Amino acid sequence: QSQHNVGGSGELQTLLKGEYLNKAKIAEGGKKLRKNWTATWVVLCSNQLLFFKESKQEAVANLKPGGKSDGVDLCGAVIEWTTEKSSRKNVIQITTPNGHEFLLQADHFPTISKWHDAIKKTVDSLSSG
Ligand code: I3P
Repeated sequence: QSQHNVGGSGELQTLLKGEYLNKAKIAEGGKKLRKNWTATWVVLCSNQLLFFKESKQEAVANLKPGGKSDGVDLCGAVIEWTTEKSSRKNVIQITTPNGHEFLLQADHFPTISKWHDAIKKTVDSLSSG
């Protein structure tokens, strides 16, 4: 079973619990998308970042096996700070090997900085096997 196994020893162990961040997907499969910022509940797992549009409570319920979420596989992904892709401050960009690009942003710098560091650590641990 490849569904969400939160808090267990499975591959989807939660590393950083959810928080609302502003998210915009700006490219899919290398094709540029129209930017649309939305507040999204974000959860970092051992090999992917999960996005939930709904409330925290629903997101937590949906983390159960068979739950519904939208996610990014962090294996091979690149995470970096960007000042060019947005007029907003505190923006990080995640680019996947298959050409998906996401921006994450928070007005509070320590919030987004914490996510940047945690995601980077996860990406690094995946590449080092
Ligand atoms: C976009 C919207 C985004 C803005 C983007 C605009 O306009 O204002 O908030 O991104 O700028 O194109 P629209 O709603 O008409 O699509 P930022 O807030 O990140 O600057 P961009 O085209 O320079 O990315």
